[in-house]
Amino acid sequence: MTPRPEHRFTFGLWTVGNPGRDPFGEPTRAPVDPVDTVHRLADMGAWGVSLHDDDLIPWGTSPAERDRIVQRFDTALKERGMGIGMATTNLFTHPAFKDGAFTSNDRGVRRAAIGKAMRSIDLAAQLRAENYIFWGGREGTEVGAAKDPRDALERYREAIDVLGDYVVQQGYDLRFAIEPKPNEPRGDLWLPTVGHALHFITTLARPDMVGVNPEVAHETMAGLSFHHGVGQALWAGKLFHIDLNAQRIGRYDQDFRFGAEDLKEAFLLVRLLERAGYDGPRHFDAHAYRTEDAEGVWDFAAGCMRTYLALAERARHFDALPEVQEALAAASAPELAQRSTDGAGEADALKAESDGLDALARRGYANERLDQLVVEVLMGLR
Ligand code: GLT
Ligand code: MN
Ligand code: MN
Repeated sequence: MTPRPEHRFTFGLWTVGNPGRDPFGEPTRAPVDPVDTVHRLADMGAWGVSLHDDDLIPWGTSPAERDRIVQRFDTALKERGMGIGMATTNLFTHPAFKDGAFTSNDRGVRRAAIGKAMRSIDLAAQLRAENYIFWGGREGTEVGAAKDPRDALERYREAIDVLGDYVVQQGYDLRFAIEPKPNEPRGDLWLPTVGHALHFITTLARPDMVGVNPEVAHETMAGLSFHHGVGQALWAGKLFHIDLNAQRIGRYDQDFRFGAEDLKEAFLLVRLLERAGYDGPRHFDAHAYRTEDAEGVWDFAAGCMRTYLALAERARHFDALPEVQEALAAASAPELAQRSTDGAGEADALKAESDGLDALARRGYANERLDQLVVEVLMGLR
């Protein structure tokens, strides 16, 4: 249960640095120095951190001060052997982005957004980031009549393509991942789910360099199974990065500590990631409850990692139990991995087999037994 760098746990500077501000209330905690974050997380066994440009270099900082901040931060990273799992651009806080960034109706805003992302990509490359994330926080609208969705998606595509060209032109070793979200802070966002993002990637000039960054809270807000969204991303070879947290369906974007809600879904997710051999960063994009003081933040961070490791242990234990293997066989789970046909050449046999539906309907799939085993393993009864 002890986090170690090989577990590849990362936290955003904005997550443990979240001061507890919400739309109704002022911060309840003091800001955290990014260098202290690096040291504290290294002490706790994390692999690295992630950041927005503005998390490290506050908007409006002079170029000289910028260099000093980056150098001090980089020194701490190197001293502690900490990596950057992902970097990204803040294209949502500045009031200029109120109508969107890459998809603002104002061409000047779109150009400024692409330029800000280029500068932020330079920073990412300088800090040896593995992934560059695009979360379109302001890319959407409340007023359907104000934007033709086809134009907005075309501008989104143009921006990602130009930035992909820029990375290649500069010779940076960086890949992109798109983070979907259905709504908040806009009424509706473009690329609302993992499925929308996966299709969007197929339209890009460099689809191979772009994957997805699914977040537990975001798919859950849309009422979708996160485990299935991640499964589709893995199946497509596109799970470049993942944002772990917890969320109840039908609420605002809660970003709770990993495992704080829906433990069964979290168990299925961890089991899937571990069985698939996912080796990207295990990134916690969550924050401590607003009730917490400075120490509570580190309880939150420790809890995220401990719950992940506990669920990974439970998943290994689950799959090693003979009664689970029996239940999986009774559910014909391994049979789903077998091909259904040898192709259309089997048409005659397939047509004849369709006469057998009445007989095929008689069997049960023993799913009650299997699911109860999941619950009992989670409760520590087995
Ligand atoms: C913001 C958002 C997250 C994104 C971050 C990256 S910022 O906190 O809610 O889901 O991953 O821009
Ligand atoms: Mn996120
Ligand atoms: Mn979120």
